[in-house]
Amino acid sequence: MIPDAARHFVDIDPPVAAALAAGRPVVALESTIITHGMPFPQNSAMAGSVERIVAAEGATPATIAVLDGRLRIGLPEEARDKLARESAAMKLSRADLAFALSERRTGGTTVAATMIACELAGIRVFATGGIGGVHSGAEQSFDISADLDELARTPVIVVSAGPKAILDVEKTLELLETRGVPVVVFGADVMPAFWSRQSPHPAPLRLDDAAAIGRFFHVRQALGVSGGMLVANPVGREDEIPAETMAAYIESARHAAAEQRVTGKAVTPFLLARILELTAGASLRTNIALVENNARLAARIAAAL
Ligand code: PSU
Ligand code: MN
Repeated sequence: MIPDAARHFVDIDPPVAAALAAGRPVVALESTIITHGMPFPQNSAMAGSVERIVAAEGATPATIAVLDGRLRIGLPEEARDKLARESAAMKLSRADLAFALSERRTGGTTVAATMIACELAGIRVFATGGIGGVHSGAEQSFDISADLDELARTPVIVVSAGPKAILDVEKTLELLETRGVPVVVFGADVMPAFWSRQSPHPAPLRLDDAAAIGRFFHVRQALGVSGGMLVANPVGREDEIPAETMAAYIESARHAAAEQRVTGKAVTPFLLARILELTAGASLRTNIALVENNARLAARIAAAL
């Protein structure tokens, strides 16, 4: 599975290796959400609960991260908890994943870096909260997440609650279309907006069951159409924060980021932390609920494949 040259740097946890060898469903989980997306101890609790949800659906969870220079595919609980407490972890994307391995560092993998690990290990389904995308003001800042290019090139189904609502969702959708990435909304006609079930944007594509998503992926592969797919799964009604409520908080967080001249990799973690403060923790509860919801759907898609 793992190409020989990569084997020196990659450890697949035995339960994940066994599931892959037997062709049983595996769901990858990212770790930037643990190191940079949520505070301790909620990050640790979330990382454990999504693994239990995947397992309860009959799939094997594989949390992916870099620990002391090893790309780990599947983390035992103890290692996961240690990562959740690590305050100096790097945020690793396509540009710096190999750097962390060659310099023996520790870091959380973003959607882009987790997709690279999935392809190495032969994992086809991956659950996250929200993908990175085009930031508002990108026409000035050029801040566009490497997640979008990765979706265009790497054959993995990424289950999300849509692009994070701190982004320019319209531009993100335009760019995904340009790069040939299908965006499938699960069970709804409008794009969800991360914390909210509804955005002003119509669903580019809609499917209502996991098996149909699996079939779509197989047909793409049969045609030799390379690259990944984005599934946008609306958060549950009881857990959402309506878009109108979020809009003011998002605006205020963006304003603070501009004022403090936050740039580069720091932008997304800054905005998420600021919104957590502004909503007095409500955004974090919704964030956890939507990741759990995505893990459940990802496990069903993995089983369907
Ligand atoms: N989803 C969340 N919280 C997060 C992220 C996603 O609910 O922290 C992370 C993902 O790892 C995603 C990254 O890949 O933010 C995007 O960062 P950037 O915009 O710098 O590419
Ligand atoms: Mn960025």
